[in-house]
Amino acid sequence: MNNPAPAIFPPNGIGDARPTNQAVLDWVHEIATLTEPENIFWCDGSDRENEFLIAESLKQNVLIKLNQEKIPHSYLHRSDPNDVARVEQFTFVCTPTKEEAGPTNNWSEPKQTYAKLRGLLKGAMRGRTMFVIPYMMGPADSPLSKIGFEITDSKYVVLNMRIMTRMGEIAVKRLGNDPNAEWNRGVHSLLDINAERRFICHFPQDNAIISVGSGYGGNVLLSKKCLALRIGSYLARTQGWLAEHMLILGVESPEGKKHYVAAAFPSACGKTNFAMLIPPRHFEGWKVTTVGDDIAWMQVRDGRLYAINPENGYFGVVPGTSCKSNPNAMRAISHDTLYTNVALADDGDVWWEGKDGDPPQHAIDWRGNDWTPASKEKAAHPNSRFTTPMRNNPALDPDVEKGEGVPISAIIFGGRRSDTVPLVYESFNWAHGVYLGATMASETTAAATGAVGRVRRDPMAMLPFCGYNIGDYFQHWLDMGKRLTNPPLIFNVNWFRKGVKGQFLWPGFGENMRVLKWIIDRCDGTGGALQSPIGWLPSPHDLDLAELDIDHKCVAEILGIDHEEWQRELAAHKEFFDSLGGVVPEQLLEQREQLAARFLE
Ligand code: GTP
Ligand code: SPV
Ligand code: MN
Repeated sequence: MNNPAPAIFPPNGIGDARPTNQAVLDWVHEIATLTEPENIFWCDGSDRENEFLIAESLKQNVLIKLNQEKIPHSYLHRSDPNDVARVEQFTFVCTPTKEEAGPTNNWSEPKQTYAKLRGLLKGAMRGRTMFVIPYMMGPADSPLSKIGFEITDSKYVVLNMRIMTRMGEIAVKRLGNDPNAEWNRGVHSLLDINAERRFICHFPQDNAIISVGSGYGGNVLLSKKCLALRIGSYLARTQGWLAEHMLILGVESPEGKKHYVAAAFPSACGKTNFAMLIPPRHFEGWKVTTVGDDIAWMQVRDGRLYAINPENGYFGVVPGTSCKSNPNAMRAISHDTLYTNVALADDGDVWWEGKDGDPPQHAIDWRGNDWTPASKEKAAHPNSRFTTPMRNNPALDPDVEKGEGVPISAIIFGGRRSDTVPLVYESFNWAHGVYLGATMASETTAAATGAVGRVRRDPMAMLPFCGYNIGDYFQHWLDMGKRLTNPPLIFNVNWFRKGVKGQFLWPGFGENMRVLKWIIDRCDGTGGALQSPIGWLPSPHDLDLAELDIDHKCVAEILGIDHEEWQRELAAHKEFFDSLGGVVPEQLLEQREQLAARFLE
């Protein structure tokens, strides 16, 4: 051993919650030997520890204190301007063969990748503290819950993981001392935050993740996209469940009848907003509650699909959030919230594009530069985020801690489509529903680096998150359907269809309740619909549009399908399937042919 064991830091009992499982201790020792940190901080997730880390972060300018009267216990973090979103081009699935990663993932050979990453991690934590974060994904008593450990040299990561996961003692306890227990090994180092040395690597067979060179949310909060979705989807397939990029919400009628629905929309396409929806006045007595806003883990029980939210907080898009668009989110983020890359007003309040009220006359923008309403630059980055505990959400569902999960009546797919795709339609059956998910597309957003507004196929909103071959993933969905004697109905929605002048045709947000109501009616067998080539479509009078100020022409337009546009869409489906190089299950190819044939009837 050429380097002595790193000291424990700090010495006063904070940050010394060492797990007892020998496999974890051995792994931490191995990573410490490689990265050579100055000291090791064993996180316990306590309030005392959190306060200590916030104080340290303020001293080191990792956090900026906000106006504690306006937004108590809340802080601002600015990430490096070159590091503000997920980096799909630097994200790898490292399976033994390229085929296992499939046509939609960047693949990299595991042995070589480990060697390259070890090279980058060698001595990377010199002079830094190495934090060891134990965390649990899912409620304490859920059979679906998973344990992970994340090693990181970023305090920002620790502070966020404490909000986003169930962190500390609770995870250590659940793991226990079995040296063969299943748990995820996550290693993160900021290195020098250089895009040339930025790699987000997943080793599904080893249940391991290594992320280097970034300090931004989705790349470094390894619980989230890395474990809960990429590794999660791999585990889900081998273990017979589903790990999906879905919100989960409850909707209760005035008579007290309750349904749960899960919805997959790509990044920055409205999951958090839909999950926290407040019904418009016309729907007095109806209640929507949030189980989760980004990720659903679902299992079959008694022939039904049950979902848990593995997370403990929301890492949500800030711009566009207002008392008009999402009052529940505004209340949630009014205290105990970490803000990343929003603007800082002179009075210590936060500001972003789309917030209520007038912009401040002067602010510091997300880059740290002076900003005024006359500036050409945006004050907040379009992918600026809040991290807030789910307990802050006034609409939190009472069953969010239920270990067995909540029964799902409907699955909704949806994307951001200016044209072609109607407001809502229902699939004819499970396999057709899987086809809707497999062929969904969306205009790209600022949640990942790269061009914005380009239509790309994003199956089940999982294109960047499926940790194995997409063809096997489609097959897994089809197989799950066979185990469901009481399957959820499957729908597709599009809040983003535009008129000729480029304006949104549908008001969205709270008014999406009207669509949700139709979906629930369909589940209850009471909603009307017309058969169309693409599925069951509501006619204008099947939707409750009372008290909605909307042009009748608009309604006909958003609910309708244009045969010419759909011929192009069909061709795009074929092109997409063809691009996957023969992995698409026969059953989905048949679905495409049937869809094409229905247009000729
Ligand atoms: P991720 O956290 O990246 O997975 O995003 P998300 O799917 O949770 O998206 P979110 O709810 O944060 O919404 C993203 C953007 O879409 C925000 O700017 C919202 O204002 C906007 N948005 C959400 N719902 C609607 C809607 O119904 N209509 C319109 N026009 N915009 C919406
Ligand atoms: C997404 O991009 O879908 C997110 C944000 O939820 S991040 O955690 O950065 O991936
Ligand atoms: Mn997401």
